[in-house]
Formats: sequence, C-alpha cells, structure tokens
Amino acid sequence: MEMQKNLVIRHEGNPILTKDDIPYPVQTVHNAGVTKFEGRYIMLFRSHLDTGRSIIGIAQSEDGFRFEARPEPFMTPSKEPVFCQYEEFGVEDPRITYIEDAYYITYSAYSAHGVRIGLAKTTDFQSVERVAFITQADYRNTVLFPEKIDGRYAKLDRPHSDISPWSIWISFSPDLRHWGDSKLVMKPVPYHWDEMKIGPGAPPIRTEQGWLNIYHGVFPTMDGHVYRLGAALHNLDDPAEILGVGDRWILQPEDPWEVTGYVHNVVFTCGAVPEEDGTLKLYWGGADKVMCAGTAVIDELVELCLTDSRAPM
Ligand code: M1P
Repeated sequence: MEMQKNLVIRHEGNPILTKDDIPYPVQTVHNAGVTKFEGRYIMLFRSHLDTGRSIIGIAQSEDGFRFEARPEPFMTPSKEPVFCQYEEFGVEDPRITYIEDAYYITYSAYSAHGVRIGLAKTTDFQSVERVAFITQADYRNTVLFPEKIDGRYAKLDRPHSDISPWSIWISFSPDLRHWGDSKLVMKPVPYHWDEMKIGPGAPPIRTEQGWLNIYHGVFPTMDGHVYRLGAALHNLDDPAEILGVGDRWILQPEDPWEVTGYVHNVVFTCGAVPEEDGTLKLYWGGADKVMCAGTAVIDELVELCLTDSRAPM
C-alpha cells in the first residue's frame, strides 16, 4: 500500500501558546480563532480558569506562529442584560470571520439554560460589542461564511440531537441576527473516524472549486473519545450542497501535548488563515490545553475532498 502524504505539516515550534505565556492566571490556552488584521495575526483563544469556567483572551503575532498575549482577557461573561443571563458559566471556542467592514466573533455561551451561540463584533480588536444570540440552546460550533451568498449571510453549525448523530446544518439570514431556512448538510458515517459526531471548525474558506470546510469528527473508543480534523467542500453558489467530503482525516492527535492534556486525544480547530501563496495556516487546540499550528496546501485539501471522498450522508 502506498504511503499517504501528511496534508498538514506541524510547526516545529508547537505548542505555539500555552498557559505559561499568559500574563494572568489560566489553566489552558486552546481552541482559538485566528485572523489577519492590519498586517498582523490576531488570535482569540479560550482559557479555562481554575473555576472550570472559560474566558477568551487575545494574542498577536507578526509571523502567525510566535504570539504574544495581551495583559487582559478580550471577552469575559457579559454583565449586560440578556447576555448576562446566558453567559454566566463562560464563553468558549471563538471563531472570527471578516464580513464587509467588521470582524464577527461566534462563541459558545454557557449558562444554567444550556449552551447557545453568541455573535459579537469588533472593528479594532480593542473593544467588542455583543450583537445577538444566533441560536437557541443546545447548539455549538457555529461558523459564518465570509460573504453573502445569493443575497443572504450563511452559517454552519451543530445542533444537539438524541435521535440522530450530531451533524452539520446550514442556515441563512438577511441581517446576521435572524436565521432560518435551515437544512442538514452532512452527517457522521457509521464505523468511520467521524462516526460519533461532527462539527464545523474553521470558518469556511473560499477556493475556486468551492468553500473549504475544515471540521472535527469524533470517534468513541474504550479509552475515551478521539477528536480529529477532516475537510469538506461546499458548492460556492449553493453551500447547502456538498461537493465532496475527504474520506480520511487530515489531522489526528499525535504529539504528546495532543494526546495528553485537559481532555486527552483532541485536536480541535476554530480557525485557519489562507495565505496568498496558496497555503493555509491551520490552528488547533491540543488536548484542550495548548495551542498548536501547522500549514497545508489548500489545493491538496480540495483534491482530497473531490477525489478521495465519502458521501456527505
Ligand atoms: O473536549 C473536546 C471538545 O469538546 C466539545 O466539542 P464538541 O461539542 O464538538 O464535542 C467542546 O467542549 C470543545 O471546546 C472541546 O475542545
């Protein structure tokens, strides 16, 4: 059998950010959204506090690999009416999408009422404004497409269901606040690396062949769950249509800080930055404890989706 090429090349400096780099007390640094802003890379990362609840910090970098954290967190549970009611237990897993003239942040908001997705907005990464909750409870892993498609904004997310394995859905909106026209687009495949549940990871990336969706999939074992990353390609004009899903994973826990940590055997992405040379910087949390980075060639991920693919459901 032919050796398969590694589609994601790990950065030699991994882990690139850990709790020891943060100037305030945290237990973890993981599941970060990353974007480019004024020529620099901005990372919004999740940290567990020693209460077990999470907040979101901010770090910046010139090269996309060496990040320096700012002295204060970027988002903590809101004190504002309505938002405070649903964020009391913490804010988690930020994803950043630049749309028109602002950076939009989707994040998981936890409270006694469950987990739902909040939308926040910034133009300068100094201040941040809550916009709305864009799901009800029992949703996680929401990513926004970076542009309107056929006149509407679009998002992917992962509702919870006890009947069907947790799957990826698409919804549309005229204004980023009100969402509907939801459809199921992709399901886990039985006895496959992503058989237990899947969830959107990095916000979709436009390529000539389609929207590249780097997602996570979970496999249950006798020794706990294994989180890996895979790739799917959505039709550019109709992202509810999936053109192909890579049959094999593109990244699995292998380095010691991915295998052992706060939650063992997890690689989990909330962000990837496409570069002008056709490569992608991919960022992932290792074992829910540290931040890691790597590079991939965008065309190779697209090719995987189109030529070595499984059906989306
Ligand atoms: O511990 C692994 C991940 O578990 C949850 O992800 P999901 O809901 O997709 O299974 C989240 O808590 C995530 O932050 C965490 O990395």
